Amino acid sequence: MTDVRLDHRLVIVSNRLPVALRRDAQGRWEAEPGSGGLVTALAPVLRNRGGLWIGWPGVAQTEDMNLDGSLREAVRGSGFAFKPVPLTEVEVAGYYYGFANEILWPLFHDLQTRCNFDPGYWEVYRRVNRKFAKIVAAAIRDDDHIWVHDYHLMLVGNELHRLAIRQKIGYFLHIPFPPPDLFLKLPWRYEILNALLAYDIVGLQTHRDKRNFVQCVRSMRKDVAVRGKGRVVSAWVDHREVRIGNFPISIDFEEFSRKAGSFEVNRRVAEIRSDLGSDGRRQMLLLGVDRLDYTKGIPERLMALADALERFPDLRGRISLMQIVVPSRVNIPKYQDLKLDIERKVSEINGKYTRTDWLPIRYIFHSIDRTELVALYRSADIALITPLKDGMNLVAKEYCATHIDNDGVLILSEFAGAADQLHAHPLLVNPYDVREVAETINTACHMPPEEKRRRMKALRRIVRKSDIYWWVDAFLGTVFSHDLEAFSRIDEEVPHMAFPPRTGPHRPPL
Ligand code: GDG
Repeated sequence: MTDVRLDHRLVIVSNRLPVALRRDAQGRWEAEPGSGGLVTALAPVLRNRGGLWIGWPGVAQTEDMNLDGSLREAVRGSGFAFKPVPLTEVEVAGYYYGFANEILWPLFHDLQTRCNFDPGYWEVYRRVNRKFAKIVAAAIRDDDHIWVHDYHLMLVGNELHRLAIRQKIGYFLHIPFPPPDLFLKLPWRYEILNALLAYDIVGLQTHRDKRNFVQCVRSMRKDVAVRGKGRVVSAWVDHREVRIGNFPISIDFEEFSRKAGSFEVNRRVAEIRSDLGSDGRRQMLLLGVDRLDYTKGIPERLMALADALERFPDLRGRISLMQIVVPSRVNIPKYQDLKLDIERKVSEINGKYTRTDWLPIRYIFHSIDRTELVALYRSADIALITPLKDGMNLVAKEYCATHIDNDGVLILSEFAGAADQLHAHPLLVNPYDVREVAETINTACHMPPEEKRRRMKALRRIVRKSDIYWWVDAFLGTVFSHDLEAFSRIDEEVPHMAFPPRTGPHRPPL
């Protein structure tokens, strides 16, 4: 297998750069690290091998802003170069808040009733994708590997072809791909599908996403033949091959494991645990970590916790949920409503159950630094990860990577992409089923140490084996290698199923 990772410069194109600009107290522009799953996943890859990252720096452009100058400082020491894409306020409103976040995001997460199919958004989306393509075309060299990311930039490949860029272009979708009956609701379904077929590869997270995409291609483009089986299949579009594959994104497993065993994290874990009480009477820590988003199922999770406290009174005083919510898209009214809903539920539950010696929920609405995050992962007896739908969910994998003592229980939504890959080793739940989640919390609290160990060992083995470097190799190999067979054989150790069987005591297998 040729080492496609290192022979060529890698050019990443994504909506956001891995740094965000903001004004400091003196009104000067400064760059701070970006957040979110895409950045966590890709930053170590580019740090490791260098390259160029093209994206929007997160604020609408103003006249006093010297984008290149403000970013120069952030680039120093990062190991790779940035090329900012300046966007005006109107562009940010139509392309990002509008088309991406009011149409594609809810529709692709099966939440069609939250969509606002405003036709004006489409025009701006197209214009901004064209703008990205022009900046990419001006920045690339002939032998670069171009890799476009996510739902904001579905049209960039097609626009690059119009600009006579002939090299291969890879595309990866970080969110789920919907089944045909939902995708067909999109007024611009043909334009989007055809634009995706302009890439040389369309990478998706799970088998289910790939199946949905292939079904859309089959039902909407009768002239396109899709052939093959396994991780990667080929669609033949006007005699041109488009590869379609599923590549579950991952994390830098070794980095998270190493950090979990570091002196500073061990010290914080001891502090956090001592705050939870002394050994015999220590409360069990449940942890939720999510961006503020309605897809993450936070209110539903809080209702399940309340149900657990109501129906299993012995849990009162014994468990405590730490819920971290990272601010995200806070300018959108629906996200402000969600924040209020979460805060009302936290306060109702705490108001009902708090005792002088026990607080059921600790709620944090800001992001925390990596050391604190890893210390919380490691301290948490149970991770409660219950999105209504999620492309992958890296928090689930990070939780496993940091449990270096093979303790800890992962409760995971069956609608997170991670469930497709982690099989039956987590306790799988339907996040809409409040009763079931409550029972599963109770089951996790009483799980024998040997079972915890067995499950966590299996989870860590899977995440270690298919880490972020595996993911990059598998994806780039599929785009740029001639030996497709070799890359089709790359696979995780467990077979995939549309619905992984549940083996927990809480439910019979499906
Ligand atoms: C999208 C898809 C897909 C969270 N809080 C803090 C913090 N984080 C980091 C976590 C994790 C990342 O943010 C969140 O990643 P997720 O994968 O859970 O979710 P999305 O942001 O929605 O990501 C998702 C992903 O893209 C990758 O393809 O898995 O399905 O929706 O890495 O560690 N980091 C720090 N402080 C925090 O408070 N430092």
